[in-house]
Amino acid sequence: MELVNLLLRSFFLAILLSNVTAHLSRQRREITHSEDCPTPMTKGTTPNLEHIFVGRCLEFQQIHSSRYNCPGARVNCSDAWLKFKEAVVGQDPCNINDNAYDELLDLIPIEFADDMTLFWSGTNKLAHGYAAASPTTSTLEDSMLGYMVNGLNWCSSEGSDEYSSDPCPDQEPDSCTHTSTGVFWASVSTMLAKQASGIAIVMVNGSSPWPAFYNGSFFAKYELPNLDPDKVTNVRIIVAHNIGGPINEQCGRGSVKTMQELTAARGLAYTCEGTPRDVQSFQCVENAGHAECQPRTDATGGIVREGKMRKRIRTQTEPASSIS
Ligand code: NFD
Repeated sequence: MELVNLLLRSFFLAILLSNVTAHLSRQRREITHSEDCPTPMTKGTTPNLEHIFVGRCLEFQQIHSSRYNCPGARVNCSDAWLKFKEAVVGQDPCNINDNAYDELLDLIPIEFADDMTLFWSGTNKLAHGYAAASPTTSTLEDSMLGYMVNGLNWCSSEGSDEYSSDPCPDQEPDSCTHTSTGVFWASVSTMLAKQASGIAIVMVNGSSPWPAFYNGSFFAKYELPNLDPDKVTNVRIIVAHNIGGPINEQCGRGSVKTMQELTAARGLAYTCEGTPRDVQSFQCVENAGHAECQPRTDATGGIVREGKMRKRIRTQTEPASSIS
């Protein structure tokens, strides 16, 4: 009997040990696997580009489309892929034609409702987080085509009917002026600007050490010059600052003043404001403990209500088309 007990105990101990060892080795494999992950920012054509492009196209049609009145609902995603690929393959990767993506843009145009278009420059994360939280505000990357291509990289190789497998050349002012990606984003940015109507929001970065508005940006080159004064009733410039600053740029000064002047010169009405309450509320989700994110209290210790906050924002807002 003693012997049977001993054997049984040894048996269960062996099972327990083998489970622990298997768990540890699985954990080691997972850690090793994450260390082996390819870096997502490849300089060459994104691996599995076709699958990602077609997959996102189908996903947008099935899942995200209703928010945007079903654009591209009837688009054949394989046709879209061919138009995307044929736009550049075989060509010199530094001299892509300005109109290369026209057929793709005709197939999947960008069309947002009035007051919906949000442009961004230097505020990638904040602008997209803000737009995602607001059902009536959309960025280029929320449009079907922008969604399908955002974050991808691709380039051609002259004479080849496939994408290049080498690192893609960077866009350079003299030697490489028309890259596959540069021409793509220039084309869709232009289309985004041309279709904007009602209030157009522009969110720039007032805390960056770089100018909030600069000549080389896509916003300055392709979006502001293509806004239609007959369709856009107001350009709402938002100079967003990090919670806790620094305040490097603000309305009426520096590069923001230049942007205001260019906007007015194009016959567009505008307002300009530092981080408004709705944007700050969004920033506070990530900075909940910061003093700027605490509820404001009045002299009696009561919480200041939203109405009073709105008044504070209005005093920061400049009248349309004025430059202070
Ligand atoms: P940014 P922005 N070639 O923060 N957008 O005003 C290529 F291909 O300075 C969206 O210039 O603001 N991409 C995207 C480049 C790209 C290059 C471009 C280059 N030579 C424009 N230089 C997008 N979703 O990727 C910079 N970039 C990329 C439209 C780079 O990925 C949007 O409607 C950087 O993160 C937005 O209103 C991104 O451009 C405005 O233009 C933005 O640079 C943002 O262009």
